[in-house]
Amino acid sequence: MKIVVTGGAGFIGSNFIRVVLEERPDWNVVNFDKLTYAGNLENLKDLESDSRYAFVKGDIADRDDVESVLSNDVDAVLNFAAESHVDRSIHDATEFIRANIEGTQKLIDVARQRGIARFLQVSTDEVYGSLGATGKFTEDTPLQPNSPYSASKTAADLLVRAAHHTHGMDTVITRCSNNYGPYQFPEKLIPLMISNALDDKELPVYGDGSNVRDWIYVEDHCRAILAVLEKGGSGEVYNIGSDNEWKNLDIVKLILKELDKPESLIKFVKDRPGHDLRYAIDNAKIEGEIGWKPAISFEEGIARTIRWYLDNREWWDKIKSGAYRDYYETQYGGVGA
Ligand code: NAD
Ligand code: TDX
Repeated sequence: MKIVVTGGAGFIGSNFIRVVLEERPDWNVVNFDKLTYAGNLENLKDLESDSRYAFVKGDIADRDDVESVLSNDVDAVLNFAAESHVDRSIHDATEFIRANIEGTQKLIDVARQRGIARFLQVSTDEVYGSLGATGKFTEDTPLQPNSPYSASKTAADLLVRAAHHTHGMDTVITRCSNNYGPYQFPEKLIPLMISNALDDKELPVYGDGSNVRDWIYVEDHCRAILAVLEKGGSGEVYNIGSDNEWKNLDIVKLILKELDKPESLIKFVKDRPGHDLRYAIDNAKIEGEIGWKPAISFEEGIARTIRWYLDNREWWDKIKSGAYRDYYETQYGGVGA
């Protein structure tokens, strides 16, 4: 089995490659990544000398690049590559349209031309929009994305759906809730709060911190993707979640407690425009049809994650002292600087 993983130098893609090489020792994995600000080959340093792993630098929205990596002997393409941060999409959506929408269609076109057996699109629960205080997202929940990021991911899902319907392509789409774990870029809530707290900097909480997210440990998500790749029905969509809802403020307080830092570091800042109130995933389809379920409790996952950021300060220090500072200043002004 030979698979091409796009966006494999990012947070979830790099964790996925590590899971696959551990659990499927006879597979070959090609990591195809543009290395944007979020792509970091240090995430896979330990695999550089593994003969089952290869890296190819390229852009999913560039047809020549895609043609050069998708050879006839590839069995499946898994599309993790995307611009992934909601706040950046609010500042400027240009790259989101190019990478997330045009990039997905280019991959579909070339995969179809080369007769690649299966196409797996890594999507998100944000395509469903926001929930009120009750209910959960099922695969039949209407698509009502609210941010430029989630709108671009929804457009990509619809292109994948159309490729299946029109061309009979063997596709599967996964829609997961919020991930956390090692190698997550420190612009996202959990690593931002851990790293700021470790530096005794302010923790910027949007609005009153009452928005709810459903958190899943990244390895659980990766194992679910592997299960869908192997067992998912053609043309099907699978939600992935961990039944683990938290208010943002409660997560931030938990992190401070674990790090023995004071709650006075919390700083309430201007809310995210269009901020989705709540996400929650109904897992019934993937559990019932594929037999996957999450294995890592939140207690264990958050302890492992905090430990990883404590042990890998060099990794995030390097990021936070680079070009990331310009973004941080635009997004947060002086808070936590
Ligand atoms: P990330 O931002 O950490 O990584 C994205 C990777 O894609 C980077 O390595 C980047 O260099 C690469 N990339 C971006 N544009 C590219 C292009 N045009 N061509 C090739 N490579 C490109 O993102 P992540 O958090 O690892 O998310 C991975 C996927 O999972 C995304 O599709 C995202 O929408 C989806 N997802 C993320 C979450 C989450 O909580 N992080 C939840 C559900 C779904
Ligand atoms: O500084 C912050 N303060 C804050 O209160 C940041 C960065 C976030 N937040 C809030 C906004 C959200 O309610 O925390 C929550 C989580 O924010 P993010 O980490 O930015 O994630 P979210 O917007 O929920 O989107 C994530 O989950 C779905 C990923 O970034 C997406 O790629 C994925 O599709």
